[in-house]
Amino acid sequence: MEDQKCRSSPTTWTIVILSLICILGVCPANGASAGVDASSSLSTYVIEVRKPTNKHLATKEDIDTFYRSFLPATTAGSNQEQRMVHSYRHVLSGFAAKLTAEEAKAIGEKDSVLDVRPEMVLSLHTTHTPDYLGLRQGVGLWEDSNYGKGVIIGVLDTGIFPDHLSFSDEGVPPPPAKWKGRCNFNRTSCNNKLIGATSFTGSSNAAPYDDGGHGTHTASTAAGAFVKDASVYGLANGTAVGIAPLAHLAAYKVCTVDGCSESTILAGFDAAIEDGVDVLSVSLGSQVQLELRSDPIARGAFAATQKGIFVSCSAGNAGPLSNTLTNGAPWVLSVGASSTDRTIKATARLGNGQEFDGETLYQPRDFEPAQHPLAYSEGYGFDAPGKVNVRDAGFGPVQQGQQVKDAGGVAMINANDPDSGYTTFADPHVLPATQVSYVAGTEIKKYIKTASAPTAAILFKGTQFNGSFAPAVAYFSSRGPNGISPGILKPDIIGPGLNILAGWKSPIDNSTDKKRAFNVISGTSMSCPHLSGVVALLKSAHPDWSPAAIKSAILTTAATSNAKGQPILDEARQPASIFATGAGHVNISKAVNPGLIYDTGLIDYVPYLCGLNYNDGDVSLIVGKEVSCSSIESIPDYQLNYPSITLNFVHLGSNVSNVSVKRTVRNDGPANSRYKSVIEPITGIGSIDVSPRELVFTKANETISYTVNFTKKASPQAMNAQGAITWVSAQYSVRTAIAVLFEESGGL
Ligand SMILES: *[C@@H]1O[C@H](CO)[C@@H](O)[C@H](O)[C@H]1NC(C)=O
Ligand SMILES: *[C@@H]1O[C@H](CO)[C@@H](O)[C@H](O)[C@H]1NC(C)=O
Ligand SMILES: *[C@@H]1O[C@H](CO)[C@@H](O)[C@H](O)[C@H]1NC(C)=O
Ligand SMILES: *[C@@H]1O[C@H](CO)[C@@H](O)[C@H](O)[C@H]1NC(C)=O
Ligand SMILES: *[C@@H]1O[C@H](CO)[C@@H](O)[C@H](O)[C@H]1NC(C)=O
Ligand SMILES: *[C@@H]1O[C@H](CO)[C@@H](O)[C@H](O)[C@H]1NC(C)=O
Ligand SMILES: *[C@@H]1O[C@H](CO)[C@@H](O)[C@H](O)[C@H]1NC(C)=O
Ligand SMILES: *[C@@H]1O[C@H](CO)[C@@H](O)[C@H](O)[C@H]1NC(C)=O
Ligand SMILES: CC(=O)N[C@H]1CO[C@H](CO)[C@@H](O)[C@@H]1O
Repeated sequence: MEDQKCRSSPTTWTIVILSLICILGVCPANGASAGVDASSSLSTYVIEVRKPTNKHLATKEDIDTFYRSFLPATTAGSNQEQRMVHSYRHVLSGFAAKLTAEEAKAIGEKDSVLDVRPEMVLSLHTTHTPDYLGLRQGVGLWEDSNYGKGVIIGVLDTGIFPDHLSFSDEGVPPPPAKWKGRCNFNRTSCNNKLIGATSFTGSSNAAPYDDGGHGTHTASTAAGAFVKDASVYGLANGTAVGIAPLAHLAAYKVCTVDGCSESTILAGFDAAIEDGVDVLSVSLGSQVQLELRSDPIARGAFAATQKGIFVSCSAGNAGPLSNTLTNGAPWVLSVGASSTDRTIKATARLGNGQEFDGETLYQPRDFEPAQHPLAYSEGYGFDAPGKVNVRDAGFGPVQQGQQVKDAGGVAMINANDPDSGYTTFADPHVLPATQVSYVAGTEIKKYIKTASAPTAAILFKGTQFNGSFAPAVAYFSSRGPNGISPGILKPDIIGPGLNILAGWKSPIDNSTDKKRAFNVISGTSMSCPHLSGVVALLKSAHPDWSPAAIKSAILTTAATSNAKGQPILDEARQPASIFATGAGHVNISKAVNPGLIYDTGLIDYVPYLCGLNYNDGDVSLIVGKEVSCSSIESIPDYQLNYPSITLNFVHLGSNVSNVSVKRTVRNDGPANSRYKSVIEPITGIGSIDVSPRELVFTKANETISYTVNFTKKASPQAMNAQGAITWVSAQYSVRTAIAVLFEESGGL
């Protein structure tokens, strides 16, 4: 049942490689069997129960006693304590326990038991990025939002390395009075920056030391302090800092390098809600789309959102195929990954003078840029000693380099496959190497075939800025359409997730200073905490905004073009589909002052869930109270007051040609504001009629509804299409992205 690729290993090199692989999402969920206790036939089950209406469960002890009453009588006393794994108070009504299959079946037959399921296992899906996102010391949003001061970001991850300089609390005030969290490191390790640290993966008092490094990386990305002279191998050097440098952090260890089990994820959400966090950063998920009812992240996030907590999630690393998105609930922010304008460049120069830029994190200064014989070594065992070896990039590029090195090779050129296109990783190689695009690899192989004595040199060019195609969607970033709710556009947004430098639990180079260990890794795991930091800044600037209002501000102000002013491109350097970018790339300076806001109350999710055709029992479990869908007016999912619009004709049915969509906006700008609608035409849609065409506000916070009627052409001549309706005033431009799916797209 063990996934070799994701096992821990004693060497530093391998941990780096393994984490990268895990982040890139090839650790399959191990399913129910992963909860099996090695020493017996006990597995961990999640049990959901109906709370008694005639009895008031006032204290945690009352609740625990009530839950324990469901456990088999044979497990009385201390044995029973060992069976109970987690007892939940906020996230759902129920508990997790170690049971045999027979015991689980018996519990399932009891009155008041709503669900018994074996738990599943989910997987883990910066010096420069704040600058790239337009954050500069002393000016703009960082000043306006006090650098996130007073906001608490909870991070559900692999734990944290508390002594890292990124978690220094210089200038960070004490936590707000509402904070109830614990710190299971000793006194010297927690401070005003890291205010909470708990583990749910082992004994309840264990210190949540980082397993692997992922948790230190995500936490320092969201809210790391300023650390001067951060670098790895002297590259990507500069001042490392998180997006919200004065925000507080609380680490909830719910994953190990082996994965993140359902019962611990739920326990992490439960504790974070109890403790009083403001934002939750969740860089983990399932490998397949889960129904909302059985998705622990969707369930935990719903309970959190109900308490006003914003939940930011990674969209998954299963791209570039469509239909690969995870964490697609409408109450979370689903974040895809894009490149930044920084590359860690190494150029392959061929004997014929052709040059191809690639990337590597290991750039030894003493390597001469001389020409060496060049060979294409397809597969294992064909590496040529004394040569530059071209290898097809696969999982574990660093291990491939080790093989080339072991065979006596001089250097390696790692050539991308067609799916990875132009997305290249800056990896910590063990020999001179560069990873090049698919197009470059094809040219290099062509040269090897045709030249009589092919040669190549590797030229190290260090850290370079102003990468001209940034932001571009990274190949691994998961794509919509959204399988669980076809009328909601996912991902919501893209943010930096490729070759991100942030804190690590131990040095990956030969440095001995653990407190300033950094690593460069990639994944939607990295883009999610960037957005968590952005949310903390917005929350600090607008303490009264709801989670839905914050999401609206981020989506309606997103950028749709790259630094060159072209539409945002994907890994193939083609204009990216809206099912890859969502609303676009986050633009923080605009999000802080969006003009109009699409808000969604919790009350709106009940008609939405009923409209998804969940039965009463499932809707009741998700929202945590009894719901009868027949007694309320349900809505189709595209009518939820979401800050983007999705018309999924595959789901609506081929005989549907007219769709009328209603939205309501709130005036967040000056009392007297007048907005005109500007429509971007959409391929395959014949007419788009907006009513009213102007929104005239005379009061602050005034709400106005509008409808848009779409008529599909008889023959749309496209699989999917995109456009927008933008409300434009003298001061603002509020863009609502529109995604249309005409046909199921099987592939890219
Ligand atoms: C407290 O934590 C620090 C840093 O991790 C460690 O050096 C120290 O030994 C710990 N002290 C105790 C009493 O555990
Ligand atoms: C990074 O290091 C290079 C080479 O040592 C140096 O030229 C450059 O100025 C450094 N950049 C920063 C931002 O410190
Ligand atoms: C680290 O040190 C070892 C032993 O001195 C050496 O073989 C290795 O090349 C060094 N690695 C780096 C990245 O400098
Ligand atoms: C964000 O918006 C501001 C203000 O309109 C603009 O100047 C800036 O270029 C935008 N940044 C990005 C990355 O699109
Ligand atoms: C479209 O067809 C489905 C069956 O395919 C039918 O149930 C539905 O009523 C039809 N809708 C319209 C508007 O004709
Ligand atoms: C759809 O809308 C078009 C134009 O608005 C109208 O001519 C047509 O009658 C409508 N069809 C239906 C079935 O409502
Ligand atoms: C949109 O369609 C609805 C019914 O489908 C209709 O009542 C309304 O008048 C239409 N609005 C516009 C602007 O066409
Ligand atoms: C608008 O609403 C916010 C919070 O919902 C409130 O703080 C503010 O005072 C309101 N403004 C007006 C003019 O009503
Ligand atoms: C032309 C341009 O965009 N130059 C930028 C390149 O990157 C550096 C470092 O981020 C900026 O300072 C320049 O303005």
